[in-house]
Amino acid sequence: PVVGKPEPHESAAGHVTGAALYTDDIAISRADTLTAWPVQAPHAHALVKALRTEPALDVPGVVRVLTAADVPGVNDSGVRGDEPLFPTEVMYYGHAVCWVLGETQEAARLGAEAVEVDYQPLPSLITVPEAIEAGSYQGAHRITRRADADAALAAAPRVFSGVTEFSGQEHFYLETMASLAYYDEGGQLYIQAGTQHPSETQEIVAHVLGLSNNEVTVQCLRMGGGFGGKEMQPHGLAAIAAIGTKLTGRPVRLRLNRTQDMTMTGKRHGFYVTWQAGFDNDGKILALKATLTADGGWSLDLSEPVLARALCHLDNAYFIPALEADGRVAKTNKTSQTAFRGFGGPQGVFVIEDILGRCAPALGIDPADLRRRNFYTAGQSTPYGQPVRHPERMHDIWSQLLEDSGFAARSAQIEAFNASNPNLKRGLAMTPIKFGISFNVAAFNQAGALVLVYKDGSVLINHGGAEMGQGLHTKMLQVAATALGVERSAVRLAPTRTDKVPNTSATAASTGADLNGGAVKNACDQIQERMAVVAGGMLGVNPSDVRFSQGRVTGLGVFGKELTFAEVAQAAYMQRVQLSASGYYRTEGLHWDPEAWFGSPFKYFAYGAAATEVEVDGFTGAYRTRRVDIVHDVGDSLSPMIDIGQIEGGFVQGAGWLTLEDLRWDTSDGEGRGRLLTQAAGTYKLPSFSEMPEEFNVTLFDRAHEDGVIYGSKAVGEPPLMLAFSVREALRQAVGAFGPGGYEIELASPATPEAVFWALTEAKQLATPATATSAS
Ligand code: MTE
Ligand code: LUZ
Ligand code: MOS
Repeated sequence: PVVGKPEPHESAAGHVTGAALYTDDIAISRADTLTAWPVQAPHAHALVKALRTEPALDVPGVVRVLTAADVPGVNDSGVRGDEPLFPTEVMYYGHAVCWVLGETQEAARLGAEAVEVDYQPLPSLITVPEAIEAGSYQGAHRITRRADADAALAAAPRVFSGVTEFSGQEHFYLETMASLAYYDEGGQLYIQAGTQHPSETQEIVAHVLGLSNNEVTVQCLRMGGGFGGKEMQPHGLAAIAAIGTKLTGRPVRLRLNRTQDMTMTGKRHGFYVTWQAGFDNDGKILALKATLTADGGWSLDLSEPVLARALCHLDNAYFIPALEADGRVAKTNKTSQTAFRGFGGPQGVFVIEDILGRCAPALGIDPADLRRRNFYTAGQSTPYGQPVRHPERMHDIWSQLLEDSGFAARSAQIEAFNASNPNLKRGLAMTPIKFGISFNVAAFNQAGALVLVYKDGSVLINHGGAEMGQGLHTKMLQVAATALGVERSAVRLAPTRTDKVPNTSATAASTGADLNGGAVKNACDQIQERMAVVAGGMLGVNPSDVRFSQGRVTGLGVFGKELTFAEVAQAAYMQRVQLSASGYYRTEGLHWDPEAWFGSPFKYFAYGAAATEVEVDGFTGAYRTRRVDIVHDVGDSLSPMIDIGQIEGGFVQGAGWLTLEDLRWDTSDGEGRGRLLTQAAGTYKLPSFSEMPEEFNVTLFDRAHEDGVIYGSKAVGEPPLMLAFSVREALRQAVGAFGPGGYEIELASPATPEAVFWALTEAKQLATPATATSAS
């Protein structure tokens, strides 16, 4: 079968040669296309008192200025109705108040500069502590509870408490937000957009334009990365392009430049967390109490489900017998924070990994051992009531990783190295991940597909998922070839479009292959069942005895007679047997009561673990990642090369969030208050080749068939990002080695070289007797 074979990405050659087109490539090749450019407000919070657009119209090449008066339908692009597309109240620094259409990009840009806006500045809230102080929240307040956490804390022999604060992350997809709108040959409003959720883009565009969904078609050919950033936020931008097309009759392209993208679109949520954790003397967690406040930014967007996933991942791989966690979304004057790989999961996992990493030295237990002692075991369930099936997988992965990474021997070597090197310290840390797979909104766990077999036996598939580099299309081609029993080369895939497969969910929650794979297979199975009847007649066997494999069709017990898939397709056509089918899939067995905060929201858990070794320079805080070993569970891999790429990429993106990428906003009371200070790659440090692990070993966990999922596979897109906690914990351990040991080691996030420097300076001070410190 084609499934399970290592295949390159279906567009790999196009990616490296530049032949693979992205939205703006398509846009600039169209004649007569106008370009849209935003007028961005220079205030974190302000009222728009007056808007004078006439000066823009005097700029040569400016065609129109789009304002609220031009909206044919509803002036709102948020699924929660809290995102006016043309606002009268500026909610964050950089908020677009209107858009200019120009014959060229330059004309549109100059036009935007000419628009005159009068603002009345208002007080703003930038940081989460400011929002907490002001009681500025949005959306539901969630509480998750198991047993009596207060009583368990009171009875616990060891109790720790602290504050854990971490920042968000810019998606930095290589392709910024882009859309193109025009009327197609039939007069249909057509939009090509970089969107993870074409159906929702279609719905929002229709809503804003006052159209019904069948009057708008959205296509997503591919994205140069989405990472969750294109799950919700492309909609309003597509609507701007669509209004432009509606008013001018001409194609309109909208592509944000990097700084516009960074200052206008949402990011990963930063959190502010206070906690208390109780342990017994063997390091078993007895209780956890925590208050999590997510920095939602100016509107709700996906903040509620993100917070929900954070609360459902506070346990990570650990059994916590008593838990009480409060979750809220702060409303601040910043971009509206949104989905980002892991969707709140990383934020929940951050809290427990930070607690374990900090408390281990004080408990006098090796951190890796402390983690293993708390793993789920058979028969246990999560705090929200989901039984943890196959907890032994986590234990097996851990054992294999201990072995593969040579953990014990290297730990001893590192101890010796650290003892003899006063100014260089190494750390080796292992962290696990358990990540729930399914959308935590049950309804979204469905998908559709459309499979066409032509008379010559060639196959064209459509499915509802969007390609953003993750290799979904590659996997779907493999699934279709395997399900139909044809060669991989006989199958082609057509772009994702709302007029082929309707009412799709976002390609998100790592479920793209599970859901769309189920739908593609369902369509293929229907067609194959009908073709088996035809072939059975030709071969003289029962349909159930017909076998399809790699383009050949044979009958059980029939010798010397073999048909090609094409011959059967041709015969089916002549016998008037339908050769196309729409497929459908929904995940069974999910239930979730958001009021009681109880149920089984996930189809299964994905597991993995990583061991990371770092070396820290005591003079500067600079560090290198010497080696990373990963064992990760993808079930029976659909496409091993793709999966290994996802694991490597996810890990590196997580390491970027935790150790390099430092979002800064202006929190001063000056003119620039609320302005994003890190607006481009020059000030926002992304992982690059020089930060790659010097040795990077990724192993797919073997014998991992997952029942009830497409060909026994498991989702891979998000979970590996959280393996990067091993980098942060290794840094913490190396920092700790500069001190006397036995103390909680706090490490700011992101653990940039600067943050590491301050942490190790503090550790060194702990090692110096107090009198010496005060004397110096
Ligand atoms: N990989 C690449 N190359 N580019 C991306 O944008 N997005 C990630 C992950 N891997 C992403 C990626 C996110 S956030 C998700 S939810 C999944 O891919 C979505 O795709 P899947 O469900 O098909 O795995
Ligand atoms: N839930 C989830 C969601 O777990 N992941 C997602 O990406 C998502 N998106 C929208 C709504 N719920
Ligand atoms: Mo991924 S954050 O679910 O798009």
